[in-house]
Amino acid sequence: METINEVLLIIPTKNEAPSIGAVLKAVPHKVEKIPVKILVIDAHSTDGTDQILEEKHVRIVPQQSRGGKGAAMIEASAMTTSEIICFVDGDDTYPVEDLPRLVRPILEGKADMVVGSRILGKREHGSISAANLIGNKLFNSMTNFALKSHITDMLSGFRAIRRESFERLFLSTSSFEIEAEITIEALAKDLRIVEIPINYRKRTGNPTKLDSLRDGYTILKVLVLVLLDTRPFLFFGIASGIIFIIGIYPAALVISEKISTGTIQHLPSAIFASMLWVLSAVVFVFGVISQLIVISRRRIEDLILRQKRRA
Ligand SMILES: Nc1nc2c(ncn2[C@@H]2O[C@H](COP(=O)(O)OP(=O)(O)OP(=O)(O)O)[C@@H](O)[C@H]2O)c(=O)[nH]1
Ligand SMILES: [Mg+2]
Repeated sequence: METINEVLLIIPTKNEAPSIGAVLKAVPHKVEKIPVKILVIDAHSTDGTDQILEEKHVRIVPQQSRGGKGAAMIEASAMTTSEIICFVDGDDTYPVEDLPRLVRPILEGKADMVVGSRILGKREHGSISAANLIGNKLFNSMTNFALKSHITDMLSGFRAIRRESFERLFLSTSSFEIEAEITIEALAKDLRIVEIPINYRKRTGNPTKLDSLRDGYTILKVLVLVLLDTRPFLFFGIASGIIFIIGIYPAALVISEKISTGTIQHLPSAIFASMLWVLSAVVFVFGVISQLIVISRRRIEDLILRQKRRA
């Protein structure tokens, strides 16, 4: 096992007065003899969350400077030197008492990031709506297909990560899409990701701030953008293949006509087929160039990071 001095648990909150007390109470003091520190980052709650935090003497980021859960997580994680950073929501839905199980694979040197999977564990009835579950599964499948991974719960809010690994991630979203972005970036950076089953409880405090359709669409947009930014050739390669296949029918028509009669009478089909195949080739080349740009950009990112570490 590595020598780790401290595990930091970051809890982003926005109006979680009914539940934050229970979350704080359930946080284990130690993980394998390593002290657990708590850092709450509150989004100017107006329901008394801040008073509860004050009463419990919890270290708190005085004021979240930019809006959104993602921005809060990034801001809080930039304020620590702890070797391991964990995240959990303040709505008492994740089993924070399982923190030792979450951190253990990192301590044992088996993982860079550990995600508590609600899909592998048990979900209390009504904790995730059917629409959200389907959306989550769709996003996981898209990611797994594009990045050849085996993630089951990319949107989980209960995760632990090495700080140096977290600092390697390029995170641009400031809201709840942050979980999807962290997962894809971690996969793109070849981090060792381990999922452990966790049980998920129903939100009982303040009502949900989510809107399945709107938020699902937002996550989908981020997912497509981030995947495009990671494996563009896959997207353009598939598009090029589809265009090529569509071009087969008019091309076959013209070619068989040429073979059987010696002339081409279906001139529009010939033009259409040529256009489609040229377009297919252009899209293919575009995909190759995009992939090369992504590869060189990631190399530069790595180089800058290594130089930063040396300095
Ligand atoms: N600091 C901060 N925390 C936030 C913000 N928005 C949400 N949170 C917190 O982030 C955590 C996760 O948000 P939730 O609203 O529970 O999101 P969710 O779990 O996807 O949705 P539910 O199913 O409704 O629980 C909670 O602790 C929120 O209080 C924000 O803008 N800033
Ligand atoms: Mg929640």
